[in-house]
Amino acid sequence: MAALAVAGGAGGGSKAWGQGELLPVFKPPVTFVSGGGYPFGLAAGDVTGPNDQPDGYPELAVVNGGFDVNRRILWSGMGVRIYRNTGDWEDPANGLLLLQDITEHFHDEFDNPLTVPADVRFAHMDEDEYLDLVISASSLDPDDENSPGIWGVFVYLWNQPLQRYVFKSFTPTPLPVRGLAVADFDLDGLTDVAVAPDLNLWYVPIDQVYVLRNDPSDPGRLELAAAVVLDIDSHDSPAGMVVADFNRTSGPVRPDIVTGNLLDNNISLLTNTGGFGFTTAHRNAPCGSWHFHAMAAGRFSANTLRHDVAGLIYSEGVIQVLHGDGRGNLSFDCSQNELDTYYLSPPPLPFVPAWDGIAVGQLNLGTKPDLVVTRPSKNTSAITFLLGKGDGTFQYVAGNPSYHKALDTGNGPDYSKMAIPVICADLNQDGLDDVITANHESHNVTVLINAMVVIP
Ligand SMILES: [Ca+2]
Ligand SMILES: [Ca+2]
Ligand SMILES: [Ca+2]
Ligand SMILES: [Ca+2]
Repeated sequence: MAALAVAGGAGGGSKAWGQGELLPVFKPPVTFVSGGGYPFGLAAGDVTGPNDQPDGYPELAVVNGGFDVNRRILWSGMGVRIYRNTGDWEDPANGLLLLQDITEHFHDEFDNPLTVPADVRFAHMDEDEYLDLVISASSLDPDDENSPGIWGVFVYLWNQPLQRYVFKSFTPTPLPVRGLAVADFDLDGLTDVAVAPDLNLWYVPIDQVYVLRNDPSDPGRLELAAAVVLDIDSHDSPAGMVVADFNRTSGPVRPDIVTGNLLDNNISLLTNTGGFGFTTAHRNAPCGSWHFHAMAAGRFSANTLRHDVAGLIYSEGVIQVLHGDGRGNLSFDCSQNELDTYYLSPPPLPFVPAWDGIAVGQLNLGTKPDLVVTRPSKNTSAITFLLGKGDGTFQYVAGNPSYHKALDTGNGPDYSKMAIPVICADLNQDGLDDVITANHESHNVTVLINAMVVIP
């Protein structure tokens, strides 16, 4: 049984405010240039190490979309940067090195955009032991002739002799896509892909999610297996999308999909019936607002296989937690609003209504998942964390600065302007998740190394 103590950080770590979950503390933030414009997507996965084998230290990928999602303006600098994790995080500035910049297919030799890469995941797409890359790609209005003309899903396979990613396949989708999840939907042992249409088009009612099958005869090549219609009578616009097994009480994992429908006040649950078939059901917000634009899934109650969902409403600064019952239902308790609704304000920094992000991680050891949210700001953005209590609820005190952490030291030029996506990954393999954000308007990535100290 390990005990926790905390290194440094005034006010952190104690059971302050009469609550039981230990507050994480972090080393000073360090930023890395993203290698392109307007980063949005982020992912972590252990691809390689100094002996050219996976070494336990996860690499990072950041997608530079070249597209300002808040102002809806197309710029340039499209591409995907992959950083090698050195494992040396004593000084966090030494933790990441450039591994590869992928720009082919994303802009031409004159830097004219061909597509808008949107999000990224590491996944095993072929049958070797090395993690590959899946990238969703978007565009502006498909009917606009000035818009990049290619959208869909790219797959790059890790080539071990070359020590780099090599293009494998591009699969077009009917509409530009952003939301991205990877899972083996048909249980054939090969990772498949689900994508959701991009809200760059959100003035158009979009009510589909696309599922792409990984071809067993040529792993890494995808084909459109399903265009799941969410609800033909409504103006759904899937924004957040998460994949988890929502009707699992035992037996094999059969991944389902949940979308947050930004224009509608509801979510859609796509239950996997096998063979790329899905049944769709909707859950309208029983009270308040469910206009979720970003979501995260996790087992927020300990010792259960049930998956829950946390949805984020950027215009309101609110997180709402929907509780899975393991039978495909997600419930929300209106009568005990304070348990399922978390008001992020008042923040320590000015609240800027803008795209922001949410992730699940383990910030203070143990088995109780925590939540991290980005707080975009025009210069120094921040993260806010909610500490899982293991019963489906979270410990959070909006006015306590210990629940918030600035993403830069405020000294420019390493500002963390408009941080949007966030992921949790244990970059230094100390058993505690670290936090990584992509900062949309300063074109860089911030790493916060978790500095809680475990005393054996
Ligand atoms: Ca590694
Ligand atoms: Ca591979
Ligand atoms: Ca599969
Ligand atoms: Ca760590």
